[in-house]
Amino acid sequence: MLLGFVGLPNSGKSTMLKAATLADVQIANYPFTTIEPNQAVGYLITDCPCRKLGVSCNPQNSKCLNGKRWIPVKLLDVAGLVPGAHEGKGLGNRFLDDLRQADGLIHVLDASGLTDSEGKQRPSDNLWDPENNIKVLEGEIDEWLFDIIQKNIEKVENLARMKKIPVERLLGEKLSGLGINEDDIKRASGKADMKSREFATILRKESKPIMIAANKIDKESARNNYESIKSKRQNVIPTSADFELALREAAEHGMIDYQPGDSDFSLKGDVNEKQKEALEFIRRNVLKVYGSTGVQKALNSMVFDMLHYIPVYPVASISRLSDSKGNVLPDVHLVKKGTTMKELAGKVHSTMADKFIGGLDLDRKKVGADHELKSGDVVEIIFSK
Ligand SMILES: Nc1nc2c(ncn2[C@@H]2O[C@H](COP(=O)(O)OP(=O)(O)O)[C@@H](O)[C@H]2O)c(=O)[nH]1
Ligand SMILES: [Mg+2]
Repeated sequence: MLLGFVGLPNSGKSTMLKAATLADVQIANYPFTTIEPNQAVGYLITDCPCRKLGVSCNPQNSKCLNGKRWIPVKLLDVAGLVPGAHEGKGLGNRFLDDLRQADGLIHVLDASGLTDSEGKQRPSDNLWDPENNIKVLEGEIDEWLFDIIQKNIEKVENLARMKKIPVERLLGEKLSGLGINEDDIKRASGKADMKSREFATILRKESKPIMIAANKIDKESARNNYESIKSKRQNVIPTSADFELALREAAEHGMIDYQPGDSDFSLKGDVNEKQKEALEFIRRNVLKVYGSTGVQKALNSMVFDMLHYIPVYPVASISRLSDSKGNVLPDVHLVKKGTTMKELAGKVHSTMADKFIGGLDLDRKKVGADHELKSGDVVEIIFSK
């Protein structure tokens, strides 16, 4: 799972990444083998089944804090979005290469209108309409996809005719490196001609879902812009990266009790008047108005709502709720909604899918290969020896 943070210069990408990754969580078995220089680790935070089951857990590939399971995900700093990036402007090529890898994109948008689409400051009496920046990002991805399709479509059509196989399948193979598959193409080709710009737009929506983080929501001028964007689009979350960073830093210094995603904090330890005032400002202007700083919500919502993943907890023994070493609720896996018991088995033990027999649910009831998993399920997978 790789989430890309993308946005025009000075929209707050670095601040949001810093906030999202600032957490002191020690994890025993990191699920990632490699982390590239422009990647970092952030966390999804969900209810851990340990509370409901009344057990204390020993997470291995994740972390449990106060009954909340922290699930690591890779975050990518997608640099170089500028108008014309698809033609190589700015860091165009790096931008496209980063996009290629991302499962979903979080568009960090300066909703305050204080910076234009080149990242330059605007005077407060002549603000920028952030809607323009959304069009820039969408437009760059669409043009990039459109160019790739134009370059390939004739060859693909000829080959498909020769080999008597569907053109969708061949194009799907050609574009698989962009995270686009045959099904995406079939859905899009039902709606538009493959050579049209509209086709590229539909493919972008299918394959690179974009969440809009309407950032700098703490600024007065961001409020109306946010309302206006939200009235026209789905998947818009108001965020204050600056305030989330401030809260996480305050929590780290022992000044407040606060967990990412919380709707409030409580003061503790040594806090001077000035700090108290600053924290009170955050509470009054963002937490009370929007329910949170939005940063954690954006991550969770991207993965669970837009990409349709669910967390599931496979265990070696359902009666002990543990792995073979006795670790209770050791690992959480992110799987697509609709994943079956047998598909999960294949993900947990790739070599053992053939030895799959069935599963046991929390009631120790047997479930078959086609049993669809639900969010938060704890299951035992049964293999033949
Ligand atoms: N008021 C406000 N300022 C922010 C917020 N997020 C970032 N900034 C400021 O915007 C400027 C650019 O932020 P940065 O993270 O470097 O942007 P990037 O170029 O997209 O990586 C910095 O001065 C940040 O402090 C926010 O949520 N609220
Ligand atoms: Mg930056």
